[in-house]
Amino acid sequence: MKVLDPKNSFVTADSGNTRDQTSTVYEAQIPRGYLGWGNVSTLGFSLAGAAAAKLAYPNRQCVNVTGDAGVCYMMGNFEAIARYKIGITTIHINNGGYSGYGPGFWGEGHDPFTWKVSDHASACMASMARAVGFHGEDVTKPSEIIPALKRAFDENAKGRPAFVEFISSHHPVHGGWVRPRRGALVGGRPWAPSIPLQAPPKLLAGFSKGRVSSAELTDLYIQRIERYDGRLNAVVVRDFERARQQARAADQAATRGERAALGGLPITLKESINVIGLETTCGVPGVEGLYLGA
Ligand SMILES: Cc1ncc(C[n+]2csc(CCOP(=O)(O)OP(=O)(O)O)c2C)c(N)n1
Ligand SMILES: [Mg+2]
Repeated sequence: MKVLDPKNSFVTADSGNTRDQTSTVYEAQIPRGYLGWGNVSTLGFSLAGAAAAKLAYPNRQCVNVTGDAGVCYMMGNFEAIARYKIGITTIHINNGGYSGYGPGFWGEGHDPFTWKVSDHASACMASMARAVGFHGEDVTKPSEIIPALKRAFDENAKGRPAFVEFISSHHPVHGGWVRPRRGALVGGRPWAPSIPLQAPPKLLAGFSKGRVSSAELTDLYIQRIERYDGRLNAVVVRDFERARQQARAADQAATRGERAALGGLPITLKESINVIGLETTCGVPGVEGLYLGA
């Protein structure tokens, strides 16, 4: 986005994480500047999409963003793109697998779930593209991203297609994790980054600066627990209603100027710690019915 002129470009992405990542961060500013795909599309089509856009709009910078599976689906067509001198850039996000498929990095489950492909050292797709006439580069350093894209676009201007392979983290970054700019107004409030993942001192500072309330923070944590804990099984006893009540009480106390040092900070406790109203089993099978004060 820092290299492309969004007023004179066409961008599309393939199915998979490349779609989720691109569609959530690329800001289309002109009609037909971005071709989105909804949820599922036929892998490999982004190459044809970019080629068609280049034929329709020869002066635009046309880019397709694709993944490891996507590249394999489009591989047979690279030679024709080079032969016809269609100056487009294919960005290959090499995350070493098909995210969302097969048994993988994060264990059993389905989201996000990865199936490995050959290591880049033995299967360099940029070399494959070079072999059929593309300008091809593989990039491992973040500082090389922009220079590599600039070189690719310069080649495109001369009618030569380019293939830039970015060797990236195995863990896909999902759209939901992409955040607004710091200070951007969200729901009428200036937004601060990644509130639920910050360390307690920052969270507490967030209370005092009015960036987030204890009730909001508690809801964020509860949402994350509900979303991820099915697989993790880390929060074995849930006491959400009381947590919400206590968070609201902490916020109300704060409006009276009474926020205790850690007041309002949501925490989890080990189940082995006695809590009024909750059973304590220490995870030992057969230990039941132990309640504080009972
Ligand atoms: C022709 C076709 N086959 C299968 C699929 C199902 N599918 C969607 S995404 C995906 C894996 C994508 O992996 P990759 O290209 O490496 O992208 P990543 O999600 O890893 O970024 C598959 C197999 C599809 N959309 N189209
Ligand atoms: Mg992949």
